Amino acid sequence: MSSHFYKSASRAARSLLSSASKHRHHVVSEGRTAMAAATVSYKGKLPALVSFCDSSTTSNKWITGALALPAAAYMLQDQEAYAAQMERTFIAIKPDGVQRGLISEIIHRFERKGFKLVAIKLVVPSKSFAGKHYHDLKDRPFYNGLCNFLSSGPVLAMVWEGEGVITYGRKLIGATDPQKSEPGTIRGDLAIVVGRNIIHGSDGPETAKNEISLWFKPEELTNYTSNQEKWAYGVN
Ligand code: DAT
Ligand code: MG
Repeated sequence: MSSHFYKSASRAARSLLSSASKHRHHVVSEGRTAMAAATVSYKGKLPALVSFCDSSTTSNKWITGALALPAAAYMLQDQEAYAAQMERTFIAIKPDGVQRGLISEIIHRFERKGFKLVAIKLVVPSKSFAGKHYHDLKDRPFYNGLCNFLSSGPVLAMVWEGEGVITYGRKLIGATDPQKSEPGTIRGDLAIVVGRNIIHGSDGPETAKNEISLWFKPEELTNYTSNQEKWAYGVN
């Protein structure tokens, strides 16, 4: 199943439910009751369902009438699959950012963008753990000092989720050297030198996957539907 389908389907379900927001609890609980049956009855019929999603007539109105509620329930259940497919990135506020009292400032920037926090903890990493985190830099002259620094105090480790969060997270963070970071970025606004650039962010999908599993156990990663998602995402 393509991620495009999941995204379209999930968006459609969210849109459908938000249009019924007056009766939201009723709809959702009814939807949940119908879920198992809906899953069974729609399993094996996905190609037919996909054909409703003709991109040439893309519209949130493609599901109508009696099909609507079970389809929405089916798609809501699939939000778990959707959530599993949603991009995640590892973000850490380094000891300098924590000590300078910048935790709330930094979290605020990711939150107000619309990204979703799915894991967070304050840890003092050991030097060898820091070495694992920065393993790709082990040949650089600053590697030892960098690992000493990362393990020198509390680090706020987080996982953020959202469409494009890896790339856009890096944009929010700004260039590695704060002297070159644009104003408006975290490093541009809040840091001065490369050795104290306050924040780490994964630089690609593979790094994100590896860093998330280095810093977090699977059970520390939450899966939930954020209340704001139906407003942060949508197609017209
Ligand atoms: P980024 O943190 O933007 O992904 P990176 O992965 O190249 O940058 O380097 C990791 C960290 O190492 C960086 O945040 C700060 C430190 N660092 C990078 N280049 C450095 C340099 N030339 N001198 C000192 N520290 C440096
Ligand atoms: Mg990096």
